[in-house]
Amino acid sequence: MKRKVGFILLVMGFTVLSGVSISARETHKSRKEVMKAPIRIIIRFGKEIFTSPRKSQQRSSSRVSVRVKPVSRQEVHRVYRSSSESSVKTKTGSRREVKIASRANLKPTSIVPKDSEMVLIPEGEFLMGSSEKDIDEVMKLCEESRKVAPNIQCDRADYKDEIPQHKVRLDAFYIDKYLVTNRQFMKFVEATGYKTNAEKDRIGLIVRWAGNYEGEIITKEDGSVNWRSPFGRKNEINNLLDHPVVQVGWNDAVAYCQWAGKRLPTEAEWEKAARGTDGRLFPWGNELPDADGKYRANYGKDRGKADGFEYTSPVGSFPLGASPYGVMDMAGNVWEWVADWYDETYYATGPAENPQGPAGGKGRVLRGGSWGNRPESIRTAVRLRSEPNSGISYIGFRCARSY
Ligand SMILES: [Ca+2]
Ligand SMILES: [Ca+2]
Repeated sequence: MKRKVGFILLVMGFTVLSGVSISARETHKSRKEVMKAPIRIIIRFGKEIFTSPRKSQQRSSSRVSVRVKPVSRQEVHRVYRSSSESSVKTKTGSRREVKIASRANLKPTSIVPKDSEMVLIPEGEFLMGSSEKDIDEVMKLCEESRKVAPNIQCDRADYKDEIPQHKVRLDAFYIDKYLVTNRQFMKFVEATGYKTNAEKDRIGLIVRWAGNYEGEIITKEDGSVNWRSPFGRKNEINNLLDHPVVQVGWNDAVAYCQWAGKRLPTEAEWEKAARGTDGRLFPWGNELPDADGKYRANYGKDRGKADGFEYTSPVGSFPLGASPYGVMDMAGNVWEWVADWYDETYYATGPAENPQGPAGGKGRVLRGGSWGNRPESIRTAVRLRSEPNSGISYIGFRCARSY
């Protein structure tokens, strides 16, 4: 007998959702054996969207190649259950967030750490989102990517949440010039005793390269993977102090920013800080990230290695990739949590002044792409949805502050 199971390990940037058939025979393993065996899944780094487990059964099977090593029915159910719990969490998100913050003794401080330089983004209008012409360009870039990674599918529908391009006016605000680093996050943890989602759940996901723009997700449920061991090696944090913190969920990012006397940027603030006012494709302009053989971002070309960094890179390593305001790593390195709930139709209905995002939703927004992504997925207009709880080795954040 075959059981059809949908489970979700998290998010995106890749597809992590899968409808998987598992035969009953594979469930005949001792619990001990099963607990030892990691779930292994192959994902494609792209502009893939997080959906609920039920939806994933309907739509993801043609989009993902999945390899599952011994998994019991119990284990799948457990993963399924924990993901449903996360969805419940998103519904009551703001109340829980406050609880989490107060539990960890997070009194906001007015002292901004000296090493977290901020940039002032002036008041005014900018072009947010993509035009149909931009999406034509995206399809061309996608076809280029397909030449080295034939499994990629190029579909305009994947980008419809960027449309329509529209004018948005924002008040002035400050945004961190750099992603929040492990060094900074360590100070926060030392000061507050804060524990991240991954530490509390003892579940962490590592992504390793498996092909061009393709990664393998390995799930560790023994507490060995969290922000201190983002790629699952012991004591590795000491070599990564200037790299962006990863393995953090949305709540963890909110808690850090609150402690630092800041907040997460809104989706609109993030996009303006990344592309300026003229609707360009990337922070530096419209050229590809490797134009003239000079690299402007840490992304996924040649299994990540082309730009010199297979996985994360120290923040600010790509000065040529600075945004018009001098903000660094807005394209690539790690996806960044922003404050807003995700709503794919928000651009057609949201306000033209200081949009704060919809009042609720099924996930929070991630922006900017990561070390695993293709050129078209590190554009500044790309919007990704993820469960708030979904830390992984390619998601981090930076903070903002009102002027
Ligand atoms: Ca890279
Ligand atoms: Ca980034």
